[in-house]
Amino acid sequence: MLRKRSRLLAAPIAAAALTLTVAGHQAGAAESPASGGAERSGKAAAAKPCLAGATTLIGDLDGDGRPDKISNPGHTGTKMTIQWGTASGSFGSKHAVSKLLGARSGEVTTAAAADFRHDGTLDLVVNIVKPSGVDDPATARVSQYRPGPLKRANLASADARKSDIGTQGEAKQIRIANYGGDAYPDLAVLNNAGDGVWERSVRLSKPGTGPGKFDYDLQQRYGKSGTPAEPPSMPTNGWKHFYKPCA
Ligand SMILES: [Ca+2]
Ligand SMILES: [Ca+2]
Repeated sequence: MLRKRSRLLAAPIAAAALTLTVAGHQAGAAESPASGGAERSGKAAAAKPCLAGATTLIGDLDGDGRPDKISNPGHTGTKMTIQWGTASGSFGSKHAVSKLLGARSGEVTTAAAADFRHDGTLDLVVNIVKPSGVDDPATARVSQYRPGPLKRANLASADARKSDIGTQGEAKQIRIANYGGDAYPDLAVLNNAGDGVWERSVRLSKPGTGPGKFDYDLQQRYGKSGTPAEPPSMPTNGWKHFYKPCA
């Protein structure tokens, strides 16, 4: 619809001149009534992580002593967001973990948050892979266990180490799991192992080390194979085993 024809030149000019006078005073936001800071709530001492709902963990991820809010919709690890805790005890705006990690177009980002070493700091497992689109799975570009504290800007850890999740297939989901019933959160990876095999691939955590490597015996015990049509079941309540509801 390119209609360059109808040009009504005449009228609007006078009207425009009138409205200018109204816009004259741009008085900014001079009278903000918030100077009292009445909403300051009690300070939160670096408390243990707790659950604010099934898919929201409250705990300190960046090590500043203020609890942060980690949301993990659907427990899948693919849509995780972080809101950094503020001095007033509230939370800042939502940051997508995929964005903080610098994921590129076409890549799948999965992450799992917990205190894997049970040492009082929250940690993160991250995996970024661009699916190959063919039977042979691609190797992840990033696959790491990142013990806290993490940098706000990019979730970097001074103690990051490589994970073999990134070389064993294409991770589609990473979930917190509880195998063996100890205090160390484990991982269940929904993994495209190639050639039409989707598996629940497990990594168990040990004291001091965080999530371990692939282990054949543990995989036989806790893992499962499936297909895209019939994927293996995945844990849905991993955090619940390790963290209580926030008071
Ligand atoms: Ca914090
Ligand atoms: Ca930890």
